[in-house]
Amino acid sequence: LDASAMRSKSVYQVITDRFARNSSVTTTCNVADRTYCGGTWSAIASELDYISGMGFDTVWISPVVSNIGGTTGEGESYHGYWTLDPNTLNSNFGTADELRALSTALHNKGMYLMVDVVVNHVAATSSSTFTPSAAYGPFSAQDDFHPFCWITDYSNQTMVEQCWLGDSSVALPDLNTESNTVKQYWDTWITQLVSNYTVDAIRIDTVKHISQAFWPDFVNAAGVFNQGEVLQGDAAYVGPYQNNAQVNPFNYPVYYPLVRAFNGTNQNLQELTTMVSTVKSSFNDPTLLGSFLNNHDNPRFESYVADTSLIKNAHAYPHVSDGIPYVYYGSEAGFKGGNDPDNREPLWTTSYDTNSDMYKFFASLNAARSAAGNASSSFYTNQMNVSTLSNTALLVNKAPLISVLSTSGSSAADASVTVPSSASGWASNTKVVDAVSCNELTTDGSGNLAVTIKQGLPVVLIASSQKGAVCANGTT
Ligand code: ABC
Ligand code: CA
Repeated sequence: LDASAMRSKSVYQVITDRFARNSSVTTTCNVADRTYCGGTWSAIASELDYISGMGFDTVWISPVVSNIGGTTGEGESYHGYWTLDPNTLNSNFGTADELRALSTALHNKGMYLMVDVVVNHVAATSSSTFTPSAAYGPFSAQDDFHPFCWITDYSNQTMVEQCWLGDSSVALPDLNTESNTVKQYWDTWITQLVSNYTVDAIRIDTVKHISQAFWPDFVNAAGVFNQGEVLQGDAAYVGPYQNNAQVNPFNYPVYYPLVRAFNGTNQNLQELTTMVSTVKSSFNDPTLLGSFLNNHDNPRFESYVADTSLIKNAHAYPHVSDGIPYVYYGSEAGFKGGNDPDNREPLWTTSYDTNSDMYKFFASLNAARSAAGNASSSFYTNQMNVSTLSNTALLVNKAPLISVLSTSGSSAADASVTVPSSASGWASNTKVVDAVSCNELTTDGSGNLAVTIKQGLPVVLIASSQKGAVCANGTT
């Protein structure tokens, strides 16, 4: 997938070890133990209908390379981020043929594979006993690493790039990515990984821990779309990774204000609307950022908020706004784990229920987004406008998809707001459908639309003439 193809995709993120396992494995998976629970690539391949049933077409899997074995003060390497040898695969997740089979199974269903890649570091159980060796595959020389020091000051960018992540339980020896040997190795490695497993896109770990100069060659060697993790809330800090380094960051700058906007009823929406403007001026192309509410590094939104309407509004935002939407597995199942490791629950305990309210909600959001993309060729590339319609209602105008998100919560009384024709572009007497309720509404003689927000639910609107599969089975 290249950038223009990726724009129309919708990504479902799994932790390979936790999404699906062979049914013959029955051991209990306790998240607090931080151990391998048995998830595999083949088991993912057998649950693709569950994912596509919600309208997702791309699956982001955990890093695939072999990791340090055994246990540590922070458990086992079940998440896949503790690289040992990037030349071999993590046998806990399966064989090379099984990874290829997952790729093929996805492609046979018109779906895509996104693989997580870690190039900043390897892992070791202690910083003092770490010695480069053949066990680390290509990285067996002292010169392949930056000398040991912990990152202790995130405002010191040299330290962020050259010192080590991790702690006394698990050190993450920092690769000398300024060395030509290391850089050449990684450029060749990513070309081969993409080719060997027919990978469609990559998620890049720890982007801000490597100098910007490293990235353009690497992403070109990958030759497919990349979404990179620059874990920072400041748009001025994150912007240059897209503008100069050719990485498409996840939208952490919007993530924090998004959580705060829906983190309770009647929260102030100003911080979010201001950040949307800041993002527009900080990034060359905000429509290529990765939009998310949950992921494996942060407490699930559902760990902060129980109100089902606030949860739906917060989840709607990434789907109805600029950027590529990402949903973290378990959001459809009502998981509410907090900090790592609690946010990495096994999904098999849910029996892959396709009838839950949230499962259907994500299906509606994906259908609405696809319908808008099918109706207008510029839907994905045009930048949205975000404003407030009242103290509790946010207008996300990404025509032809027009959404009204609410912070009033499920016990609120009905509230009326007006979507002006000047924002929606709708003519007089235009019929529009709300993808969430499947109610049909009609604009007035001037094209303005009166919207009643009920139970604080989000309203996701598209003209009925453009609705495609939206509410195909619903009632209007
Ligand atoms: C393990 C344990 C955890 C324990 C932790 C110390 O050690 O499991 O319980 O708390 C992998 C595993 C983790 C594991 C780590 C370390 O390895 O998944 O379970 O944690 O062994 C990526 C991945 C992540 C992965 C790694 C390592 C990197 O997504 O899953 O973790 O390969 C930093 C990095 C970021 C990294 C993240 C975990 O740590 O930059 O790449 N994620 C500030 C810093 C950030 C920092 C963040 C968290 O704190 O600026 O750089 O991320 O430590 C905003 C600010 C931000 C600020 C946040 C907190 O607040 O704008 O700057 O972030 O307002
Ligand atoms: Ca580094």
